[in-house]
Amino acid sequence: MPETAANVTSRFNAAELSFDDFQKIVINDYRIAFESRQASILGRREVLTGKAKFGIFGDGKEVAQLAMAKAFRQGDWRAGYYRDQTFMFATGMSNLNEFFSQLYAHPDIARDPASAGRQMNCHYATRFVNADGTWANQSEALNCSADISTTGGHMPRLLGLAYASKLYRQNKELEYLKQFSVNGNEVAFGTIGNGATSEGLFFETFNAAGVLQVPMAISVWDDAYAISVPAKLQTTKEDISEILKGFQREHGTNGYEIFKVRGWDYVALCETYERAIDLCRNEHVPVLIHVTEMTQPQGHSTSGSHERYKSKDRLAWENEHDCLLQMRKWMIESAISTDEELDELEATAKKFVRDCQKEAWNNLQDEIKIELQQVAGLIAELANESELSDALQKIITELNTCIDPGRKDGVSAGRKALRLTAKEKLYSRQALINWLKLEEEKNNERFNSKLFSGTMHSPMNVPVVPAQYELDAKMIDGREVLNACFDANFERDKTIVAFGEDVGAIGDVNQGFAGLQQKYSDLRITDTGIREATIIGQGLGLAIRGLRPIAEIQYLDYLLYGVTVLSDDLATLSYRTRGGQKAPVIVRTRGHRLEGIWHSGSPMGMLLGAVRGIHICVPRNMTQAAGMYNTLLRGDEPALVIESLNGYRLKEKLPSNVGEFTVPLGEAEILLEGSDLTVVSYGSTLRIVQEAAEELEKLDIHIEIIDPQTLYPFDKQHVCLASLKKTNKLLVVDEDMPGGGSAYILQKILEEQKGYFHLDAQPRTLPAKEHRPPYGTDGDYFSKPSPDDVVEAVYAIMHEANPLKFPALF
Ligand SMILES: Cc1ncc(C[n+]2csc(CCOP(=O)(O)OP(=O)(O)O)c2C)c(N)n1
Ligand SMILES: [Mg+2]
Repeated sequence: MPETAANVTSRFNAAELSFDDFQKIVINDYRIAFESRQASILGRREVLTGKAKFGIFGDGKEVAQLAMAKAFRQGDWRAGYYRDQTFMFATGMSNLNEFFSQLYAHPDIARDPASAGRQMNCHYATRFVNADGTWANQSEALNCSADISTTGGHMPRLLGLAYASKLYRQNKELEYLKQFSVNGNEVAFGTIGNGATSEGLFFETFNAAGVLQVPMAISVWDDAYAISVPAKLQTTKEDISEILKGFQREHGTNGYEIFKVRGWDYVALCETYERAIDLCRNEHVPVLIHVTEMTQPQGHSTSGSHERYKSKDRLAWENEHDCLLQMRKWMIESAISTDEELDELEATAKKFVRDCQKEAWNNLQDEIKIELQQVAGLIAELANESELSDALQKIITELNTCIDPGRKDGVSAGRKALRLTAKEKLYSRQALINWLKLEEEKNNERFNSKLFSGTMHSPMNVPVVPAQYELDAKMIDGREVLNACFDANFERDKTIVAFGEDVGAIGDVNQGFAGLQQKYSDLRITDTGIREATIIGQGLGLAIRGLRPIAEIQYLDYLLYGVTVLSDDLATLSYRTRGGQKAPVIVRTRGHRLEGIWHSGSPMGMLLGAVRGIHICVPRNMTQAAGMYNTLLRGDEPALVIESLNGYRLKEKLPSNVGEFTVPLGEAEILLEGSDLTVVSYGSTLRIVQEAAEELEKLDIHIEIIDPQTLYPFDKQHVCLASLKKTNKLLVVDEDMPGGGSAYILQKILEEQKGYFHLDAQPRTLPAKEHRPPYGTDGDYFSKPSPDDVVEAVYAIMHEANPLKFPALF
């Protein structure tokens, strides 16, 4: 990559700074900002000419980011959004070549370390997971958590990143973890657009950080617009720092330090950031830096022009207040540089950016060209042999004349050629098939890999340790089994923390953590406000920074408030960085049936669709749950554990190795053997099915009951299929809506496991009704599967298979 004099910004060290040094730093800063602007301009052009798909850039936001970069230290964290390229360049966390590689979607971590071409442009990340799955040293690095595109969606994660510093500073037991923190000195820098501060996640995060007093520094880039919607329609009083004034800390209160500064005033920005971040770092007080009067020289993104919705006056004002123009003016007025010098700097910078762009484009195109040549050669061989050589030749011509081709063009041409010649016996087909197979493998790796970390540290590799029981093992409440499990794990691993609503002082509403705050301190078992999204974000940030959070959501029904964070952020983290980042959070909750519309939900289909990238565990009792926690707490991938809400007071036997035994993920268990029909169920409905089985025995029907235990992964050993081979009949019972969790299970068994070929009767599902269950025992009976329903559903299938032996019931 072409190099320029200095790649990153330098700090002003007031004590020693000569005018010469000062001048050098400022000129270098201007160069960084100017190159960044050129990157935006060129980037946009690349989209408009069709070489890249979409472009969103940081033009108009450059100067503030130079100032922010000066305050950013080793060990610090960024959680920001798509406007931050100047900050990334100024800190050295990214560079122009990576910028363009991402714009072109280069699927190679060496070219686009942030996302390997998976993310839209200007979505940043540093890599902190080594190739072998171990953690890189974060204290000595500059750290950027991976961006997401949803506005404000990163705020909960920001809270967690900042909260980690608090735990590292206050919990002396963590001092040994030097690779993650040095005395909690790390600041979590957040950036967000003015429009995105309208999001609930912003306000939830803002309040939580004020309560927690964590070193979180939020910068609001205020350009008075959110695409076309002006501040008047976004923010009360059109001024976010004005309306957040109530959060200002006062003598004897917690709260924020709030700063407001103009986005084109280099000097004021540098002073503000230095002051704000010093406070934040030293005192662990959250700060808000509201940067106003920013502009968008090229409009919001490549999707449309801002001339459509900005007035002439506004556009003229933006031109005049362009931060680069203002900085340039100030540099000349202050005799830091001259017009001519800056002209020259700008000309060099333009060329440099252009060179970087070309290099990035050629890097990708060179790889693709080789592939296209290979496949064209293979198709040409086919054409030599085939009777359809004209048609094959046409494919080659199309390939050769393709403008700005992608990998898809080569693969697609190969597939077309194979389809075309399917009926011919051609010697050269095999070579093309082999090539496609090889490319498929490589492309799977490029485009489909790393949904989970999948390293040796994965929970899938945690050794299986069976539960052991003393002869006189006690029968205790399920909640006490969990409590003993948590106790043992908190003792074993000092990095484990648990938090959530009512988790601390009373040990959660069902007593799983009872007594543990007294034993392990309120830094490790902690109450939070009612704020599900940021509870998950808190877990996400902590897990990124090497801690082992159990983030508790009181009931499954309330998880919906946190699903955005689970789905957009946690579930995609490993995938969107192609394994460069991970966050082994355990989200603990409880659900399925209890009472009432908002306390008996089992929205498993929704979750299965929303959180691929997170394991989903649905333990039938607390012992199985404990075994899953023991597995997950030793692995490095995120998981959601849904305990059965109505199972805490049922008696279970206490394993003697309650903190050690493990329940492996993806291993189904046969709870009852039978030869007539396979019933697959999970969680609370298993007890219903077990009850039904007794009555079915009386009807001479012997069902086999299978508990998959985890829905994702699902039954890796194909226990369900083996059972179907014996029974040839299948019923899936759960308490989700029709077509939800049960449909997912059917797809797994019938399609993936190929159970379809072993069926003698129509497979059926027995879910809940389509509405949420009403309150009360009758509401439950008439809405969710009951033992009567299970008996009759099983019987109906038996009737279908053998109506003589099992005549219709009604
Ligand atoms: C949750 C969500 N809603 C809507 C969008 C579409 N969107 C992308 S950027 C944007 C405007 C953001 O404006 P602002 O926060 O002021 O940032 P700016 O782009 O002006 O820097 C919108 C509405 C999105 N990405 N995510
Ligand atoms: Mg804006």
